[in-house]
Amino acid sequence: MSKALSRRALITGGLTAGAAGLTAAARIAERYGLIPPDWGGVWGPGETLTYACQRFLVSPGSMAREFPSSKISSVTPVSGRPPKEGVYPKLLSGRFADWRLNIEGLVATPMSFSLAELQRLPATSQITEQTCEEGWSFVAEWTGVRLSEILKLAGASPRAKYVVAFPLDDAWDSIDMQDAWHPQTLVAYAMNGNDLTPDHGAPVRLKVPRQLGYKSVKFLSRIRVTDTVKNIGKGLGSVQPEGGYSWYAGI
Ligand SMILES: Nc1nc2c(c(=O)[nH]1)N[C@H]1C(S)=C(S)[C@@H](COP(=O)(O)O)O[C@H]1N2
Ligand SMILES: [Mo]
Repeated sequence: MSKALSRRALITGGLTAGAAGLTAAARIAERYGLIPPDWGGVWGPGETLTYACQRFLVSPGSMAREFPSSKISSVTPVSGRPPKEGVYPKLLSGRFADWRLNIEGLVATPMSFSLAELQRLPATSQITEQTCEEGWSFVAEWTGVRLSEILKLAGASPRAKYVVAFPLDDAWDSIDMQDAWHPQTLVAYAMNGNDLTPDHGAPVRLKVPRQLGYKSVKFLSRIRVTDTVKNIGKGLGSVQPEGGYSWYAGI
């Protein structure tokens, strides 16, 4: 066998093994319910592998790193400005007195919280890093109520597979129940000790420190507990996969 040929055989062999590996991984992932909503298409097998491996290898309770207050960043970049049209400017000028966070879907009791009502629930703070897919990050202190607290109050069904966050713009997203129940996943209303500014998601945003920044949906308005995301948007679990990013953005 010539050198070239053996190398080609090796490469093809490697590719075939790689593809077979992905298929096998996808099969295992499916058996354990570890298929992400954006499993289809060219990148689908890779997305499935990433998500399934993360869920296999990283323990459910693993925590995003927390920092001392000395590490809080002085510069806090913004990605996604508040909507200039629609209800947002009106809610903002009324200082969010008319804003509500609605909890719906697979819950025993659908609920609706005003900002003051959310602020009366048990509060928690975390100093974590927010990392944007565009390549920047900053450390900030976030205060809010654990999403798990709200899921408990509303009585989230054990059939639930996802929590979908609908904002007042179009950047909706969803997380699986492991992240939804995770103690660091917050419905946050303050950053570095102050009310959220509109740029950072006022009045309330999701904080999912174990994933990239886009999962931390700002300008939150509605939370849906569901067993499928197929019927939302293009069925990929988030607007992000429509633009080529992963639904699962664990870091
Ligand atoms: N509703 C909504 N949430 C959003 C966005 C957005 O455009 N709209 N941008 C996301 C992205 S890409 C990132 S990195 C973070 C940025 O949060 P920050 O502006 O507070 O830094 O918010 C995320 N949440
Ligand atoms: Mo981002």
